[in-house]
Amino acid sequence: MLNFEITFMDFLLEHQERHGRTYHFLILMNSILNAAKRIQHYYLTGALRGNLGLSGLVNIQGEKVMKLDQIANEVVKHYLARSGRVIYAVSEEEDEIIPMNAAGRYFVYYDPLDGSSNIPHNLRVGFLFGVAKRNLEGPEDGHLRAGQDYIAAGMFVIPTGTFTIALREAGCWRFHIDETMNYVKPTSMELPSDPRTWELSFNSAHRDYFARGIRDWLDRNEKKYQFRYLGALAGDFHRILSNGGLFLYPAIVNHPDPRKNYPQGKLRLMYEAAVVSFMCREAGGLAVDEDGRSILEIKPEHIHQRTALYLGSRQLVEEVAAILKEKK
Ligand code: AHM
Ligand code: MG
Repeated sequence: MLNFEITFMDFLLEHQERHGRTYHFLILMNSILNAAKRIQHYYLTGALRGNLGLSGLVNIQGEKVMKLDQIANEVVKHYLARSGRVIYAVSEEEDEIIPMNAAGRYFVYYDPLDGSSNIPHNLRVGFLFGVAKRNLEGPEDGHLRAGQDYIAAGMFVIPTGTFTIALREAGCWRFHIDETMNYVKPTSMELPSDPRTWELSFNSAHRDYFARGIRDWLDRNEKKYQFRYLGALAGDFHRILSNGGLFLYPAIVNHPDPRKNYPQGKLRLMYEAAVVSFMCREAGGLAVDEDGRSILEIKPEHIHQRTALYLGSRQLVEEVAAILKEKK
C-alpha cells in the first residue's frame, strides 16, 4: 500500500493560502527546515566524526562552547541568511544581534543546540526558534520583541526527529521526520486536561534554593505526579505538551553562598523561554516568571536576558503564579 503523508510544507502552503498570506514565511520556514535537517545529520554523525567534545571557546555567558554548538550555529546562520527574508537574527551563540538582509521581513531568535549537557552522550537536544515580523510601515529600529509579538515559534527534538511548531492563533502542531527527511503527519497538540497523565519536570539538585513558596508547593503536590527530567528544554517540554503537567526552572534565591544565587533564573528569555511559552499558549497552557507574570508579556531589555520559567498546564501554572505573586 502506498502511503502519502501530508508534509509540513503541504500543511504550511495550505495554511498560508487559506489565510491569504504571502510566501515569504514559507521561504523562511524552508530555510529553518534545511538547517534542522543539517543539524540532525551532524548530530547523528557527531560521535563518529569526533564532534561531540568542547570547542575550547567560552561564550558571552561564561559557558563552555561545544563543537556542535558552533556547527549548529553556523548552519542556522547560513540558511537564514540565504533565505533573504531575515533582517536580524539573535543566536544564543553570538554576543550581538546578527544583521542579515536589510530588506528582510523577519526577526529570528534561535538557540541552535539547546541542552548542551546531553551532547557528549548523543542524547536529546533541541533547536529552538521564535519568529517576529519587522515593522513594515517604516524604518525598522530593531527593537526587541516580547513573546506575545512572535508570529511563530517552534522546536526540533534532535536526533529524535520531531518538530513542533505553533503559529499565532492557529494552534500548535507536531510532525515526525520520515525516511525521506520530510517532517510529516501534522498532529494538533493540546495539553490534556486529565491530571492522571500530568508530570513534573525540574532539576531537583537546586530544590533547597528555590523560593519558600515553591518548595512548599512541591512538598504538597509532587507525590501526585510522575517526575521526569531530561535536562534539555525541548525534550522536557515535548513530554509536557503530550502529557500535561509543569516544567519549572525557578530562580535560585536561597543559596547559602549568595554568589551562587540566580534571581533571574537560568533560561534565556528570547530564544528559550518565550519560544516554549508561545507554543504552550497555542496548546492551551500558560507560562509565568518568578513574579508570576506572563512570560509572553516580558519586553526584553537585552538579547541574552534570563528568566525563571514555570510552564505547562494552565491550572498548575495558575496555582504557582498565585504563590509567586503573594510573595511580592
Ligand atoms: P544550555 O543553553 O546551556 O544548553 O542550557 C539550557 C538548558 C535547557 O535545555 C535545560 O532545560 C536546562 O538548561 C537544564 O539545566 P540544568 O542542567 O541546570 O538542569
Ligand atoms: Mg540553550
